[in-house]
Amino acid sequence: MQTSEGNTRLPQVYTLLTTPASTGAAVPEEERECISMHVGQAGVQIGNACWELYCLEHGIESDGILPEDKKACLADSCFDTFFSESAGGKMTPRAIMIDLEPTVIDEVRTSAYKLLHHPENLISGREDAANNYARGFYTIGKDVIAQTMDRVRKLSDKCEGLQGFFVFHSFGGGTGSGFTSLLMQKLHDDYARKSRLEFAIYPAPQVSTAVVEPYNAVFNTHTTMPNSDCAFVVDNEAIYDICVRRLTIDRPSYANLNRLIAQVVSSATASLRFDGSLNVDFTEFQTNLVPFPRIHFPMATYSPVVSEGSAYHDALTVAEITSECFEPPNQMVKCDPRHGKYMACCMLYRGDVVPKDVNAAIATMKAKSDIQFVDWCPTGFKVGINYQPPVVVPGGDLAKTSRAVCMLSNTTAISEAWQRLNHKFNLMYAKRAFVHWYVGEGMEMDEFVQAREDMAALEKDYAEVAADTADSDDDQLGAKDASEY
Ligand SMILES: Nc1nc2c(ncn2[C@@H]2O[C@H](COP(=O)(O)OP(=O)(O)OP(=O)(O)O)[C@@H](O)[C@H]2O)c(=O)[nH]1
Ligand SMILES: [Mg+2]
Repeated sequence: MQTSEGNTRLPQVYTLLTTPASTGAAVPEEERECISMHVGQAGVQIGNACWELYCLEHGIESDGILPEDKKACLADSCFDTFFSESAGGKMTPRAIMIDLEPTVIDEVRTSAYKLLHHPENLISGREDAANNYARGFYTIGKDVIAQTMDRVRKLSDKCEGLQGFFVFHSFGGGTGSGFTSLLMQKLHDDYARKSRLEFAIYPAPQVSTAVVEPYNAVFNTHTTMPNSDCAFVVDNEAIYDICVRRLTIDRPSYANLNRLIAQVVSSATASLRFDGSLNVDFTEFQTNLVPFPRIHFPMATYSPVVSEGSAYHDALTVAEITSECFEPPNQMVKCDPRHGKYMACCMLYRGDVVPKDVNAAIATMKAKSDIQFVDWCPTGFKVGINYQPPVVVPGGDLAKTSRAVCMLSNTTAISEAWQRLNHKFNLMYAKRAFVHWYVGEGMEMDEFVQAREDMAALEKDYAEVAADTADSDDDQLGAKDASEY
């Protein structure tokens, strides 16, 4: 749906676009295509939900065929950034799914979407990483990395101008943590100038599968820090609670969690897949979201999350959905932004939304005293509007709504999530519990200490960026410290 606003530039929205770090430079025309990498069970299963939704949004059928009548929509869509078209007119995801064991990928191979993916882009090994980062990174992962990079090369060769990578994985799984760390290193080595973004699943007690997940998460974060431009953290516990509370699902399954996560991913990537004059490019969001290289862990909030049965969903105004983004229970990471400071807020609206209402809604939020920004970046709101209405999966949990918003925000409050993880790491490591499993797979004891020290430094980085400029002893030094990372 392209409303009249979609065709006119509306300057008042751009007055909202405070761009602290924006270069203002548009992505060069030739940098377009994005390759998605789905690693381990969580990465692959979230990938299934995302590609199902992308197909529905672009009118592509489960076998990759784009029906004739849908081809007309190509004009206001640029989905070839995510799909490649074969000579026969079939659309194939620019995506690679990898797991070190076969069962999860076998499910893709036999699913309703079995014809969508190129079979060579579905890579599975024989033996999983058994929840052990060191197996994913050092031992078992080594057998699969060459094949994976070979496929990456084949996909990138088919791109006119590769823009970058989206890597989906869990922090807690052996493959999701260890193999992803290895993959990110290789992508950094071979594609240094391309952006590398992650969607990373933070472990939750409700659905967690292993006690050693805090170890894996800390190792992955430490090793991947220099190789990643931006990692969106998605906390399974927060998603689980949203499903219970908002969608009244008693015991949410991974399928329920993943459908909600897919909506966020779809909103975050929509600007890359759809054209539109108020459709701010994703790289511009990214520039705004990451003020310092290490402070690159934004979180997402999505609104409205309403179930089919809910009577209210169409009554929700732009003001209401905007305000919901600042309610901690709606966030996809458990932390309290009222205890921290925002460095950036990107608001990605979809559907029936007009700039005038967005302006008013954001002005209201800015006036609230409990929404605090760091003093060196006092009003960092950035807005994009995509006039395509949100799409939901038929038979899924979410009601169809005419408008939605996804907020991607960088707040120092996310440091609470690192603190929780570090605390759990400390409890186990104080007893050297489970350490032998890691050492047995080629890990040095030193790595435990180094990774943990790096996480302590990360917590300190967050404390420093939150400190008022006037409070710090030496402003110049503070700024230098942060930019050194
Ligand atoms: N949201 C979501 N989380 C998942 C899913 N599958 C697993 N997880 C979470 O991911 C973590 C476990 O990692 P997995 O991705 O299953 O492990 P893996 O990457 O396959 O690694 P190994 O099996 O150890 O080789 C736990 O925190 C799970 O709760 C999923 O489909 N969706
Ligand atoms: Mg697995």
